[in-house]
Amino acid sequence: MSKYFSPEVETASREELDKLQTERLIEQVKHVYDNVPLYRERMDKLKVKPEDIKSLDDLKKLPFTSKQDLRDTYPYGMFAVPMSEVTRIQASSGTTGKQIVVGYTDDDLDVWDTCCARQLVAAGATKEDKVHVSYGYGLFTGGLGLHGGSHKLGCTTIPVSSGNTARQLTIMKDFGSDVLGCTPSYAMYLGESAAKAGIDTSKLPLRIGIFGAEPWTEEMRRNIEKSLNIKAYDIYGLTEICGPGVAYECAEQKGMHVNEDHFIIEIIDPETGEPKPDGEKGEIVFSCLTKKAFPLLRFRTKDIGIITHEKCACGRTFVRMSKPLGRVDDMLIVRGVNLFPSQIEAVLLGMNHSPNYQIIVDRSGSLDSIEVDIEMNEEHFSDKTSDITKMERELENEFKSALGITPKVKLVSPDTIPRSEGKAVRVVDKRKVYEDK
Ligand code: DLL
Repeated sequence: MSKYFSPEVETASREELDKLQTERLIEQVKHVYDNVPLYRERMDKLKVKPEDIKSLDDLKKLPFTSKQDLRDTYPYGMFAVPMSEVTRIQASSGTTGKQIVVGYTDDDLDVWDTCCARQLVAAGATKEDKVHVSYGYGLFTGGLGLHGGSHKLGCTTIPVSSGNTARQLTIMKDFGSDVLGCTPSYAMYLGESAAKAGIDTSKLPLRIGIFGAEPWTEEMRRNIEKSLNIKAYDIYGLTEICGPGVAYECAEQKGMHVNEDHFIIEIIDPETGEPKPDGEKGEIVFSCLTKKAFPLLRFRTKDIGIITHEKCACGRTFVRMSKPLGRVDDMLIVRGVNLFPSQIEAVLLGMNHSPNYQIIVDRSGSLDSIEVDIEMNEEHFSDKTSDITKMERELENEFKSALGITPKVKLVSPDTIPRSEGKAVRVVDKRKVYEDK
């Protein structure tokens, strides 16, 4: 049994990795320049031609890509191959309207599977294992991403998808799941539910969990490891880059190795865009080196992190990134759904409600709760409890269809939401999901 899924590349020397990345970057820049109008226009404006990109250092000459660019070119404007070569579409979680739509060719899917297989092996899984996938299947990348990795490694894949906790626990017990993949908050919930159901998790074969898609703390890790009697690993990824499989922890658990043969990571100053050295905190930026259908260059994730090229005791030479330490923007992840306050605001304005609102996110036990407090305006003012309750239910239904999750709505009297002198405080997140660093 190997410690690595792709030993030759996961342990390649820095010189070999630089050489491989350079070759792939040169080819990729040409591909995007020839096939994605947005990149061609931006590079022309900056007077950068594909021939100007000769080394990794030249990466900084290239333009950044933002989530807004993807919304502006929705749905297929950033695709770099004809649709006849796109064999899969995935999309970002949770929201209606302009979600982020991404595509893969057959080769892209194969690379994605490999990246996800590596994270399973790094966590100690082998082809003898049964991998229980409780990430959601569908447009969200978690389910099908981990599914592909498990299949690639030759494991027995159990494609449960998310939800129905009692059934999850029955399957885990009866089918003998060895490896679990889901969000860390759901893993906590499964642990609690197992205890409540009187299941002795030390008697189950389950021994590994690979958890990601949302921020989680070391305290959560300890909680999950204890309640499910497993070792818990962090995995990181995002829809725009491929989904899970971008970076993964090894047995050392001192940061996540980035799959550098397929992605280049940079840390930049979010204000100036200037690259930052190892050890300095900044915004994480990724470039895709091999993806053909949806090849983003210098995509600004808005996640904050730190990288290190220091040698890892596991033998992998891939650069390591810290857990995300926060966000540059105000995106929240609630029960695995990515959410922006602006989406809440759009619903309120669409129904002529007041734009004075506050979102309160909390976690009781392992479950996230979200409440939206909204001031009543003239149009919606009432002092009759039954009227208020009716309006609150209407809003909850509207949020449900627009956001994919249902917050508790509370209509409050005018002038009761605290005003701020600077930027309005729209979100009060009591969960403390990021480590204090
Ligand atoms: O969450 C892909 C994924 C699925 C990763 C399954 C891992 C496992 P999105 O829905 O596009 O994609 O959300 C991406 O989630 O920019 C981070 O802010 C956050 N995120 C993902 N993994 C982690 C993690 C998937 N391990 C956004 N720790 C990213 C903290 C994470 N935040």
